Amino acid sequence: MTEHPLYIAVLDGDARGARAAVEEALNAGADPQDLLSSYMIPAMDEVGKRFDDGEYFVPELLIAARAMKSGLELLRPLLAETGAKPVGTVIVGTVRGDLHDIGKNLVASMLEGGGFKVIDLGVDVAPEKFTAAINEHHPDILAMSALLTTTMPGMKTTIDVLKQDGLRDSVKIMIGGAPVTRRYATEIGADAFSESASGAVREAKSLLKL
Ligand code: B12
Repeated sequence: MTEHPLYIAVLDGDARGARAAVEEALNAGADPQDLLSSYMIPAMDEVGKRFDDGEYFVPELLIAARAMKSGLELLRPLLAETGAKPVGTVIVGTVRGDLHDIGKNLVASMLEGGGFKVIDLGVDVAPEKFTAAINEHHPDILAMSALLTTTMPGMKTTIDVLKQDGLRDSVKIMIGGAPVTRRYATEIGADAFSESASGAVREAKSLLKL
């Protein structure tokens, strides 16, 4: 796995190389989902590890993220294609004050790959923006991401606003992100938690009893 050009390109932050490796693998008949889960996600996991170990710094993270994005651009439409009719609709977003979107984008892509229609509200999403989107799109699931301990409470605030607006029971809520725990999910009354993007798909399917 770690020898694969796609893994190496993401780890090295080589955007052009990542795109080329995706193209080449697809031309050779590779499965888009497999490229994502076997090479790209493990490479980003390794990037996170190297950052924690003081081996990588913010610039390396940013270029790795850019390489990931450039590979994902080619995969996204193919991942979305796999299911004919969406199995459900999910609104995703990173909570207010938080600009981290790599994990959230992975979750969104994996959900698309799992056959869900995904509406991505982006980063720094205020509770009111989540509620407006729920009113507009009537999703089955709201998936919130937070990477900072200081922004994590935004998940609880969003759930509180949903309750106030009488929307809480109209949608299942799934949360995640590095500092988020199952215990926190239970504490704030979320319906599901996962620490990985592939787990997010499993949880989403289980929430909808699929
Ligand atoms: C990359 C990164 C950045 C990039 C973000 C680029 C981008 N476009 O996202 C930049 C450089 C911009 C950045 C900025 C900052 N960062 Co930063 N960043 C990181 C870093 C190194 C990696 C995060 C990442 O992308 N990991 C890879 C992805 C794949 O993993 P993930 O996000 O955890 O997502 C996975 C799971 O958590 C899960 N998941 C994620 N979301 C969801 C949602 C749902 C619903 C589900 C089910 C699952 C799920 O699935 C994903 C895939 O497996 C982390 C360190 C770390 N190890 O987490 C610090 C980290 C999160 N950052 C940190 C900090 C402090 C900051 C800054 C405040 C730094 C500063 N002083 O300016 C700013 C804040 C900016 C802001 N307002 O948001 C701290 C947070 C500390 C804390 N306890 O709160 C960390 C932990 C670094 C550290 N060790 O100190 N950061």
